Formats: sequence, structure tokens, C-alpha cells
Amino acid sequence: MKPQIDRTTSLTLLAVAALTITACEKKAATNDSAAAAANAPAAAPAAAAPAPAAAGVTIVSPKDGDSTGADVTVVLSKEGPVSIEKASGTKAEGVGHYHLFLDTASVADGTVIPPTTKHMVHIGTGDSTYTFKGLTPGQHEIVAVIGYGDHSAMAAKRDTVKFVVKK
Ligand SMILES: [Cu+2]
Repeated sequence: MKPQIDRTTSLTLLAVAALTITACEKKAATNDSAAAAANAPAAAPAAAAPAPAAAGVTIVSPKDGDSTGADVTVVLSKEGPVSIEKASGTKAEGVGHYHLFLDTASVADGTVIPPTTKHMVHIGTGDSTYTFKGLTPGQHEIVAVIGYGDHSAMAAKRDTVKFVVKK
């Protein structure tokens, strides 16, 4: 603004003066806000939101150590930023469906899970339950894994339960 002063009319000078006052008031207000913000951080760390939960699956039922009948309904629950949907055949980030491995090793993250067998199940409908029927008496293990729409295992938290089918 300074270089303009010598060649401006008094009217313009008035306008400039008015603008300057407005600008100063704004600046003062900003400084007050900044001062208030500067005082706030003392309380902020305690109020900080917890880190977002990682995507994963929990086996709600059966519970680890349960005794069951020959037919075992597995109930699953998801956590974190993942959407459980019908298998689409394509990989979309954050979208998948559940897979169960019964008494067999689960695949590594990123590996495509082979087609369904008695021991390897795709819950491709997007459901969160599946019933294994006619399990033999004795101890069994189930591992739940979320896989993408293309059935590749998602790098998400897995869950494992061991249970016993009664004689
Ligand atoms: Cu699948």
C-alpha cells in the first residue's frame, strides 16, 4: 500500500485507511484465536482419539475350548475398516468375505484361497455364519480369514479357535 499513497486522492486514502483498520482488526482477531489454540494443546493429548482399529475377523462362536455337537455353526464378526460383501470376483480395497479353514493350514496373506472343500470354505454370499456338519468326535481347529472379492487373503487380523466335538 505504501507506494500508492503519494499518487492517490484523499478519497482513496480514506478507503485505504478503512481497509487498513479492517485488516488490523482481523489480524488482532486471528492472533487471539492463535493464542487460544496455543493454550489448548495442554489438554489435547489426553483427548486424542484412539488409533483406528485394524481390519480383522473374530470368531464369535464357537469359543476357544468349547464342547460341541457334530454340527458346528461358526459365527463371525468383523472389526475395523472392512466391508463384508458377496464375492465379486475382483479385488477392491477394504472389501471382502470370510473364509474358514478347518483342521488345515490357512494360506498366507495375498495368496488366492483354493475353491471350497470340506476343510476350506468360502462364505462367498457375504454371510457371517457357516455350519460344518457331521464333524468327527475330538478336537478341531478353525481359522477365519478375510479374503478380497478375488479370494486372495487380505492382510487383516485372523482368528483361530480350538473346540472339541463330543462323542
Ligand atoms: Cu473366497
